[in-house]
Amino acid sequence: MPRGQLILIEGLDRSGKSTQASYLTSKLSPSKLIKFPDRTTPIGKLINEYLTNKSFALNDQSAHLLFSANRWELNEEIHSLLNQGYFIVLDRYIYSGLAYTLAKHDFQGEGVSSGGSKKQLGDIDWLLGPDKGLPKPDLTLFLTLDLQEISKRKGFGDERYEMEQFQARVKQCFLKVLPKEDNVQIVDVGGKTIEQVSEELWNLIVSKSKHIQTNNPIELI
Ligand code: Z5A
Ligand code: MG
Repeated sequence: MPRGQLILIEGLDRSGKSTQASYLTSKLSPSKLIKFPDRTTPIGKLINEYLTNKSFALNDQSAHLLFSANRWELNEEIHSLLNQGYFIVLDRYIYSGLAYTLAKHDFQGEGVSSGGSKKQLGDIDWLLGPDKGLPKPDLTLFLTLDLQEISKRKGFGDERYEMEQFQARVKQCFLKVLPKEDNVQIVDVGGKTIEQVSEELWNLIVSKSKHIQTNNPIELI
C-alpha cells in the first residue's frame, strides 16, 4: 500500500495557518492535523509556559532544543499514520524552529530572548542538528503577508514573540531558511479572504500531490 503524504503549512504569525490547516485536513481523507508546538505533551506544557509567561526564564539554546524535542515526541505517530496511508497536515514544523531562533541571533529588543552567548543561534547547522532524522515534508506551503496586516489580526501581541519588529526579522529569516525547491511554495495571502486562500492552497495541493512518490519511504531531514 502506498504511504500517505506529509503536508506542511508554515508561515508568518497570524497568517492564517491554523485556519487553513484545519480546512485542508477536513478536505483530505483519511487525514490528521498535527500542530507544533503541541502544547499538550510533557515538553509542550513547558513550551506553553515559556510562550505565555514572559518571566519564565529559559536560555535561547534550551528553548530551541525544546521545540525540536516536541517534534520528536510526535515522530512515531507521524510515521505510523503515514504508513497507514494518512495525509498528515502539519501546522508549523522545522522551518518555524529555524526561523524564530535565527531571528533572535542579532535581535536587540526586550522580552524576546535571553542574555548570554548567542553564537550558536546564528549557526544554521547547529540549529538544524536536533531535527535531523525527523520526517521531511513532501510539500510545504508558506503563508506570507505584510507586517502591518499581521499586527491588525485578532490576538496579536499576547505571546512572547508577538511584536512587529521581531516579526520583521522572523520574516527575513524564514525566507533565508526555506529551501528553494519546487515542493516549497510561497503563497502571499495579503488582502485575500479566508475562502480565497483556501482555494489557492487546495489547488496547489491537487497539482503538487500527484508528483509525490508515495511508493518510496518518507525522506528524513
Ligand atoms: N515557534 C518556535 O519558536 N519554534 C518552533 O519550532 C515552533 C514554533 C514550532 C507559537 O506558535 C509560537 O511558537 C510562535 C512560533 C513559535 N510564535 N510566534 N509569534 P503557534 O503556532 O501556537 O502560534 P498561534 O498563537 O497559533 O498563532 P499563529 O499560528 O501565528 O496564527 P495562525 O495560525 O497563522 O493564524 P490563525 O489562528 O489561523 O488566524 C489568526 C486570525 O486571523 C484569526 O482571527 C483568523 O480568523 C484571522 N484570519 C485568518 N485568515 C484570514 C484572512 N485571510 N483574512 C482575514 N483574517 C484572517
Ligand atoms: Mg496557529
